[in-house]
Amino acid sequence: MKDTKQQWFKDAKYGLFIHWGLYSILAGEYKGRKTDRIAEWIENDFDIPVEDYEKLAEQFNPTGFDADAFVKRAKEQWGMKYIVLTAKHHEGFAMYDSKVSDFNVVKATPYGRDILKELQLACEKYDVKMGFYYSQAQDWDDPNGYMHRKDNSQRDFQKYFDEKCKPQVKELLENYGDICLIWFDTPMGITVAQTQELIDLVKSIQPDCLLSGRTGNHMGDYMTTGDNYIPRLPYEGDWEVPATVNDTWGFNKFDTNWKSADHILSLLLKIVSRGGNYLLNVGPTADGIVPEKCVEVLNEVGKYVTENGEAIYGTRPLGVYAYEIPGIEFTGREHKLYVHVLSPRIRIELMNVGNRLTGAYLVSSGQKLEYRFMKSCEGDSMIEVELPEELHNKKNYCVCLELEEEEPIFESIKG
Ligand code: JFZ
Repeated sequence: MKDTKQQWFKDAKYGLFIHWGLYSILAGEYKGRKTDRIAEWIENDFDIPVEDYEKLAEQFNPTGFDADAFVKRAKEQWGMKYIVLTAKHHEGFAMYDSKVSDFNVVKATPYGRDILKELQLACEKYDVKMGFYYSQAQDWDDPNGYMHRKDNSQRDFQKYFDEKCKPQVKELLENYGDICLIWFDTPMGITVAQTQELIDLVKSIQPDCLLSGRTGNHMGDYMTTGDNYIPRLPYEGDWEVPATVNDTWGFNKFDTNWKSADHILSLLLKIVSRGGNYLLNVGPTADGIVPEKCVEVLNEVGKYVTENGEAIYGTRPLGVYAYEIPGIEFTGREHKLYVHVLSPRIRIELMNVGNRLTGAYLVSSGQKLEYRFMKSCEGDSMIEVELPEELHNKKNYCVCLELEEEEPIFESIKG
């Protein structure tokens, strides 16, 4: 079981992932050929020559990017508690002013500004935790970085590790304020010893900085699931689901398969109820703009999250309730069971919840609600909560059941 020992991570529940790099310029297409895979992999998938790919840096000039507005929106509108930006993805390009490699946003682009520094200042201003993604093994720009689907036998990975990876991780931890976590990723070919070196390096500079579950050899500080994979049952310890709103991390102008706000909200609540964090991604365009449809979805989800924060942030994993009730998800904390109503209904009817209630209220307004206990004709516990008429044809609101007991009593189904 992984325990970060960091209460902020246990309480946060919802974070913003940002995949932004030179791949955002290609936007899923290269020389007229479209990719049907995740767009930030286009260099590797299409075997684009490194010297051709590096030239993209000459086009990178996201004058539309406003870090302050980005962070303010993520916190205040979307309800996200931490932000993780790709400081260096597999392409090897640094989205910060690296002294280790000139293949970076300050030295190699007309933009010439340190994006990670601007994000750091905005996160400090709005009291949002900042982390960064760092591809510690794959680096398609470095002659000794790991190259997926290629022959790595002639590459000197240790040289890359010593001369680019560790020095960049060091400069990132020394120059960009408090880093809440490093999202290491795809630890291909990295040994246990190298993983331990990385851990020791991070903890020697910022002891509280967490390392993702993809640091290598299962040595991270928390569990990271597969992309968009959600544990079906509550999973003990600290963990996080990296996820996309459409089907790509880096911007792909052809990927319009946006999940609805209702779908995203139900996924968030499932993850939270099982004890995890939802690290939801945006892939800005080359100009630094989040696609409009993605913004619409996150705004709608964010309205619910910000109105019902007590039912999300700081909640703890629930036991397994016996039934699937379409349109209902649960979250909880001590002496409280939150019932998230995601589809219209006249009243809430809960079978096999054995708690005694001391109260019930609408989370967004505090409006008290009537409730009653009964037994079903099979003798099962039944709780009914009356809903105000104005909600009968509404969805996406939350009711809190105040419990005499500390934990919900989810009774098993009697044969
Ligand atoms: C990795 C990256 O390759 C990808 O570009 C993106 O950054 C994503 C968040 O992480 O992709 C992975 C890595 C690991 C798994 C799946 C996708 N996995 O372990 O299932």
